[in-house]
Amino acid sequence: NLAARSSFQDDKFGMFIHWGASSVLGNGEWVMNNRNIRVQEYKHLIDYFNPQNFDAAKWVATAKAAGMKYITFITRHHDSFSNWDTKQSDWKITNTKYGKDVLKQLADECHKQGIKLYCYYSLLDWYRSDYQYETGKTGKGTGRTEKSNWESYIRFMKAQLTELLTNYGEISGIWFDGHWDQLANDVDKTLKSKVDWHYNEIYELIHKLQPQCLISNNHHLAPIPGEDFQAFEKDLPGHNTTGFGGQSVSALPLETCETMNDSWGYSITDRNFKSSKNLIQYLVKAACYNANFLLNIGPMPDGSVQSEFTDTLAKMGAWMNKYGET
Ligand code: FUL
Repeated sequence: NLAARSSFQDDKFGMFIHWGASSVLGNGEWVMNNRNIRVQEYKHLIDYFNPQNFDAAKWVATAKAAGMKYITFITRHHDSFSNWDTKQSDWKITNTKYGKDVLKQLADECHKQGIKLYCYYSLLDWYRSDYQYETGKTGKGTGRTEKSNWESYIRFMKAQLTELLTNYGEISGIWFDGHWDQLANDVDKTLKSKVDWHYNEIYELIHKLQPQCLISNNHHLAPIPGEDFQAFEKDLPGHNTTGFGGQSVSALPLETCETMNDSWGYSITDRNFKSSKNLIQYLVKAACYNANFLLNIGPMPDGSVQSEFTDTLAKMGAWMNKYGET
């Protein structure tokens, strides 16, 4: 997949989309953990997430008009909510009142409008009982009571990834996140060395199902064999202003991601919007490091995108039209 890697490197600008049941609470995608909401309570969000105004064509058009070449969509974040009609779990978009598969609509639209689609996929999980670790410093957890079962969890992930790579046409990449969960675990500091994510098998499965599909992992470490590009979070490659960076810069294609305000998932109170000037400068700086810029939006629970984001993206698009290479 050298050709796919090099085409990724040329793409330069992508849209990250954090969105799911957590958006309903308007308090970012970490709300379940930050507020210690137990699974028994959190699962009621399935009754409230009803994105009547979700319009895949609009999302894709917004990204394209901004000069972006790909979309990286949250298929399943740390709260385990699946944004597609997975057969592996009931905790999914098709069991909401909305009832439709948003990933399907988005994938069809991306293919139609000629923009690449990457799937963000969380390794860590706050919801499932078979997942064996607890994130967070309080030690309270989220109320999972049944016994963990690591083999079952790995099986679940493989089955979900198989669905993503079988039922939605061409997927340009899988973007893993949450590898560092065990680092936050205060209960047993030795867990770090014990966690086995079965990357060999998982990466092999992905490349077998779709050979052109790139793999990246936001583990904040040097790349692991099988990975195709190196992800940086909220920092330029080699920099570490946020505590998420500092890992050595590899020879793989690079990408750095950043938010438009201070939040990934929708936050009703976050008004700290970055200006288009600031974001254009960041795009250029990232390009100087030969890194792509993955810029995030957190759509609202109804599926629409707030005007502060779309206005800024339109301004970035105007700049890209003038100065960006096509
Ligand atoms: C982090 C996650 O914990 C955040 O919620 C977000 O998805 C960001 C891109 O990666 O590691």
